[in-house]
Amino acid sequence: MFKKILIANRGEIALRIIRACRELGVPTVAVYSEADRESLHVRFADEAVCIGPPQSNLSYLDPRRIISAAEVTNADAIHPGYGFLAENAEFAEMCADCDMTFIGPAPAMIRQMGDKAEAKDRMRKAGVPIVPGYDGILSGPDEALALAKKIGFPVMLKASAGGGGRGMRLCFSEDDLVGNYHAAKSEAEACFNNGAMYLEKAIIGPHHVEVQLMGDKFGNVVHFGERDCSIQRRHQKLLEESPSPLLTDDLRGRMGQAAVLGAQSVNYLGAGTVEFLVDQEMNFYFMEMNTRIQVEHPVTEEVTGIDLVKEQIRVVAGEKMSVTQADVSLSGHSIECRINAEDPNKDFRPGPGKITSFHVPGGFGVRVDTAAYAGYVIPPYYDSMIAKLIVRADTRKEAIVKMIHALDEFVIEGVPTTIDFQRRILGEKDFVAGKFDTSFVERMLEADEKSSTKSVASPDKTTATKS
Ligand code: MV4
Repeated sequence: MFKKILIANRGEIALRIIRACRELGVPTVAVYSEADRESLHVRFADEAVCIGPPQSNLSYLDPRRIISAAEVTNADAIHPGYGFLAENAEFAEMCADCDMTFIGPAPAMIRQMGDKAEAKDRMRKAGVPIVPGYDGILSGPDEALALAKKIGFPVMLKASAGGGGRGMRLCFSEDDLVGNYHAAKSEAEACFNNGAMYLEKAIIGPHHVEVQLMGDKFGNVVHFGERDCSIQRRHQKLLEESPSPLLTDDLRGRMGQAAVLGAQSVNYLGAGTVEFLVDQEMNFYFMEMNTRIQVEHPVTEEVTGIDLVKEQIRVVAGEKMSVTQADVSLSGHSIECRINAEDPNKDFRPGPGKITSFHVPGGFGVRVDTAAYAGYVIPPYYDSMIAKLIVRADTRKEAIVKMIHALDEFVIEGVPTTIDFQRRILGEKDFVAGKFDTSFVERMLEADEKSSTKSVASPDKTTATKS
């Protein structure tokens, strides 16, 4: 096991990792920016090092500052959490060069999976189903047009360096295609310094279902079931659940097997997630592989009873996975709401500032992962997540009811929050019936806009629901 782990992150995930390290008996080092002096991760860790000014690129995103902090504190491993440097292959490489273990897969793996076309090539070779029509990187608009005509519209144009929806364009006809090609390519060149584009059939009304898995250094890969992440707005997830209400046991088994096959074929190490789209006919297609522990990992922990962060640290340290596939079974249902300091009535605009009052819900089957407290000031420099509220119950219906009551118990004053909006989602008939896809939230907001422009709208609402 590691002698000392530096946590290259902040907020709730830094606390989550510190707790796992405590249980493993490993001392921890926190790093913090000048904006985070009062943050809990600084107090929770055994040691803390200030790494720079508030701006991320001068602190949490600067590999040299992080590695220097690890060197001066004699840490032998770095846990990146999610976001920041978690999927930065150069950072993972620098860690290796400095004899520091990066808690994640090898740099080459991060790089391969970060290149979405290369990831697709690899998965296709391994026998994992991918979206029809994909035929490698496009040489130019002429090839794009020819391929689109061959596979039939609608098609999706994607930047290979993209992901999370950036550099992506939906095209319904030939007229759409060439303009979109140039626009998406320029966007990709500007954002990622990489204009490589590919094309595939567009899946309309899909579910976003992702399979959690873990690989160790002995060639074992185990999956931990799936999460349904279809409830999102502009690629920001608002609510996640496990298991997915869409899947049958048979489909779950086949998707799990496909994910394991893909991960085994690349000798995957550590925690990873294979994202799939599931279409209306219940076909599933590989989309992307995330090479980190994800924000929504707790719902998987709740239904499997397995501490994924502890297991992730163990396997990267060279220990054998503590469970085999036969040991993993899903029990009950778990839902997570990401409570953000955002105003749903103002286009989800972030509202950082001081939390003047803070009371967390509790009780049987209720878990709150947060680094916030009454009096804490949410800085404007980072993401606006205040807390993850996670519930677990025997059935989906009971989990929904428990989440409704937990949201009602949650008191956060001083900043806007998404709580009321999430409360509304849980009351929607189609959500309760499990009838939703990735456009669910968008449709809810469109319906709001219609009703607020038709009737005597509150002035607040009409100005807020723009675009
Ligand atoms: C798609 C798609 C439909 N067809 N690809 C968005 C983020 C990136 N991971 C992939 N994404 C999509 N790719 C094809 N061929 C629809 C989406 C998509 C989406 C996917 C997951 C969750 C939410 C989404 C919202 C809009 C579009």
